[in-house]
Amino acid sequence: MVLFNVSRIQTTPFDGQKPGTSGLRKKVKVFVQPHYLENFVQASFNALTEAKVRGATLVVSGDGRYYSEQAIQIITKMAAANGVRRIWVGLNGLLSTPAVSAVIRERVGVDGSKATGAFILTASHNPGGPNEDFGIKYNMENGGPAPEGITNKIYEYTTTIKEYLIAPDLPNVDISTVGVSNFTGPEGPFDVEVFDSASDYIKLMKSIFDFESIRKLLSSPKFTFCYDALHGVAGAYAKRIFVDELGAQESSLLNCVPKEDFGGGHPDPNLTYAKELVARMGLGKSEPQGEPPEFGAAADGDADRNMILGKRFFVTPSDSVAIIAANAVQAIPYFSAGLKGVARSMPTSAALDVVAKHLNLKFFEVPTGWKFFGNLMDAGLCSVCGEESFGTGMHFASVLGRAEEQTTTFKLTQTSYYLVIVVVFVIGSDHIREKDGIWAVLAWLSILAYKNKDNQDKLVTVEDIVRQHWATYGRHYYTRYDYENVDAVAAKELMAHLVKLQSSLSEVNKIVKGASSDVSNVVHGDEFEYKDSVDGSVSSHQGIRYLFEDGSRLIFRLSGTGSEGATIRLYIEQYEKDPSKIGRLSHEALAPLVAAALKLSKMEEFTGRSAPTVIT
Ligand code: VG1
Ligand code: CO
Repeated sequence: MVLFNVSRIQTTPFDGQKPGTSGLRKKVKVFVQPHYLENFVQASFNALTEAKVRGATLVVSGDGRYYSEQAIQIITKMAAANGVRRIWVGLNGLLSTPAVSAVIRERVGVDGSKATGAFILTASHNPGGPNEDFGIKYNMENGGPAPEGITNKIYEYTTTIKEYLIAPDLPNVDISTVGVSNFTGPEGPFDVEVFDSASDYIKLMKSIFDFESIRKLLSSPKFTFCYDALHGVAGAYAKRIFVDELGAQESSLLNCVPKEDFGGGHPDPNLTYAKELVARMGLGKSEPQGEPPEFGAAADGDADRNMILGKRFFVTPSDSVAIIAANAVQAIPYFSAGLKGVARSMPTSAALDVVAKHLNLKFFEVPTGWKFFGNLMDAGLCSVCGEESFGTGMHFASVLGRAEEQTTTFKLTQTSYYLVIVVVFVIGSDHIREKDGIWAVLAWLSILAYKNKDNQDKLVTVEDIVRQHWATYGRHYYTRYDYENVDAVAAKELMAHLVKLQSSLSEVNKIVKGASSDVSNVVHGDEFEYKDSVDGSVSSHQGIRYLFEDGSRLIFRLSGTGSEGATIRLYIEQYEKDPSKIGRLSHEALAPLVAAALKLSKMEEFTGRSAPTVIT
């Protein structure tokens, strides 16, 4: 039994330790400053209050990016000093964000203990390495990200912090071996348990999906499969799930060894960064070697996002959550008794709304960020939810033809001249309280297995499923423009200008019609405010909305996940019900609304940018 002491270390606040959409994300260079991580962790303990921290069992792990191991050792020493009873660490410090959520909810420790919270160490899809990003966020006892009430308190504590507690002589824990280490501090025992990162998560997935039917699909000679973990933490699960459990070929796994710098790449599952997958799927610059697989998927660094591709084919993420919701009851055993309700983030397209209406489901619209879905799920109001987000740094076409213009990223091959659909989605269900990249892949595989259960001669493909969905529900043309690393003051001014404009809709309509005579009238303008229907809490300033008579929407908001400057996101959407018009090129269908948005916001005037950094 190793004894340790507790030290109180004097410190002073750092500016800007405000958790964003999903935790605190900064450059590694910022995080490694003396006391920086410590201040944030102590502020989190303070915000949670002693009652929740003393005697608690906390999970500490993440996507394995650079600085994770040091951070795990520091947090463990601080947890010991703050009276935490035990720390659980995934083997090698690896746990995907959804697996952390599953571990909090499901896992029972070797001594019968249950966890009540977690520090997740990730900056998600942002690159890793000494010159890149690190991140940390706290998840609560329901397995979901801390709600705004808590993150605001954490931030307040960071602005006044004077000291933190640490056990400096607690030895570093060997996180590369499964087992329990026991220590004793001034107040009693403290344990660290290192456990297998994947088994709890796999058990949960097996309770949700019909693995046998997916196995059958994967073994069919008509169906081919490929998965790219982009050297993120999904690699720690991919072989175990797709190969060992579901029988996929090992050669169908790409970049499935987790690396602290993601192999030098962006762990951002999109057509720009998932290069190898994109090439294999027939969406690269040149023809692939051999026939592309029928299905391809990629994950981000912490495996909560996903991109899913059909053969030479891609979907908007807003469509994919709608498609999963529409097929869940038939295709996924976990939902066979019906969906409790569905939810989407405000900027996500209304494709899900149409499905909800059709199936007579409860429906909710929440602000961007997964933390807002948690209360709905806990209250049994929501089963499936999703966000539009593709991740950053992407530059590709949401529809046919557009790609040809975007020579910087990829060019459609000749055979993919028609419609290209990408599914890149941030989606999940009430099995946990985080979005879940691998769950999403299994959901799509389940839908494909269901649609192909009769073993018909011709495979029902991803493309077939999407087209069928449009034919039934109509199509939401959708695009997002991101202006990254814009001057923060200019970005604020642009947003203020857009809010001010909303006081006169006649002025707005004059500008909009001046940009294009093809748009309908703006009938409403506001800043999205959300009142949580469960706890009544209110979140204001969650995006500026312009709503049109025909259901079209323009939305502007500032990103809360970047680590430098400001990112302006502009979301553009138009609904088309007429079956003869659902096959248009997205950029053509949306051109009038894009023109209106740029003119309304004076984008170029404020930002100096004549084009977005990224179009998704
Ligand atoms: C972005 C996305 C949002 C997502 C968040 C975290 O936020 O828009 O939908 O929940 O990233 O995802 P923002 O504030 O930059 O728009 V992840 O995979 O980075 O945890
Ligand atoms: Co992520």
